[in-house]
Amino acid sequence: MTNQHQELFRRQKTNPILSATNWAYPINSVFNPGATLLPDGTTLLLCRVEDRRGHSHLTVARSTNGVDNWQIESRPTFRADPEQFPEELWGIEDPRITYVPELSKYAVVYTAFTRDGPGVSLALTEDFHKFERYGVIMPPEDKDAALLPYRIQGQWALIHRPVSAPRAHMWLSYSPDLRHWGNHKLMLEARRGAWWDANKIGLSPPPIETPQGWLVIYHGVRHTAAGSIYRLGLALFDLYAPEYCLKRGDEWIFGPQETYEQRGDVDNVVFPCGYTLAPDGDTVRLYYGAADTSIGLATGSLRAMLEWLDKHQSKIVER
Ligand code: BMA
Repeated sequence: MTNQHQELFRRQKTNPILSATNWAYPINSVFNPGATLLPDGTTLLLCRVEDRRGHSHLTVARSTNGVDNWQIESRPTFRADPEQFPEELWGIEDPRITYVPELSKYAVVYTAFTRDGPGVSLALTEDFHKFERYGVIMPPEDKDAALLPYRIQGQWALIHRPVSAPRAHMWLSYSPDLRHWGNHKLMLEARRGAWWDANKIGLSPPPIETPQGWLVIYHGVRHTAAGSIYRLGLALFDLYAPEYCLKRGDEWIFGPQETYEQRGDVDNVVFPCGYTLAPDGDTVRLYYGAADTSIGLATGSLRAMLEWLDKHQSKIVER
């Protein structure tokens, strides 16, 4: 007998699809990739690669079908540059990619591991070879950030997750020029108590634009006596005022279940930083870090996620 809950994501049978053994140079682990579909249909993953010092850099892997035959660059694609950008002292992590039509460029928003904890940095690129760094755009402690693909009421909008101990919520901030950020709005709060998403939440991949609103897959961190459990949930936000939450699911939709998700450098973690949407406008491929060790792929349907959110939206107001 299996437990009777609806599975919104189907894991690829060949998971993990990428791990350290696929790399042409010595590394410790590969996880938490950003993802995008290039104009020719190629899937590009910008993988977080942890070296054998414990510092991370980013390396591109490309596949024509998004599933296998990954062509992995034989050297790091985008490395920390602590000489010019001292805030990248201990590496760069967890990239989220957004294609920005107004600039004809990809925005890569990533975590810079500074001496004082994680901060949010931005780089623009046209080709994933040359990167134009903007440096830190949100000082520590802040992470789990992505840019929305176009301006909202004339302003760029960034989702991010500052830490306001003891809890950490998702915020939205606005900028006229991608450098100066303000008009900060609380977007989604971590719940409290026994909830799966109590105390600490954060954006996972960049939001998915739908006619009903921005569909956000976010992670919740449950602290247990045995350590943390990273799981994913769904929420929908207003298209024109994305800080306004329209619906939020009560239950998590995806969590560590397979051995490669439950055991690794950090047990019990599923952590997507990217997805691709197929030309059918419905098939979502989620690329996620599994236990901070390898990369998994899980496939779902946008329509099914929106229907699920309709049925499972929270009616609970806790004070
Ligand atoms: C989060 C991030 C992720 C990591 C996860 C589990 O806070 O740092 O990079 O995958 O923890 O270790």
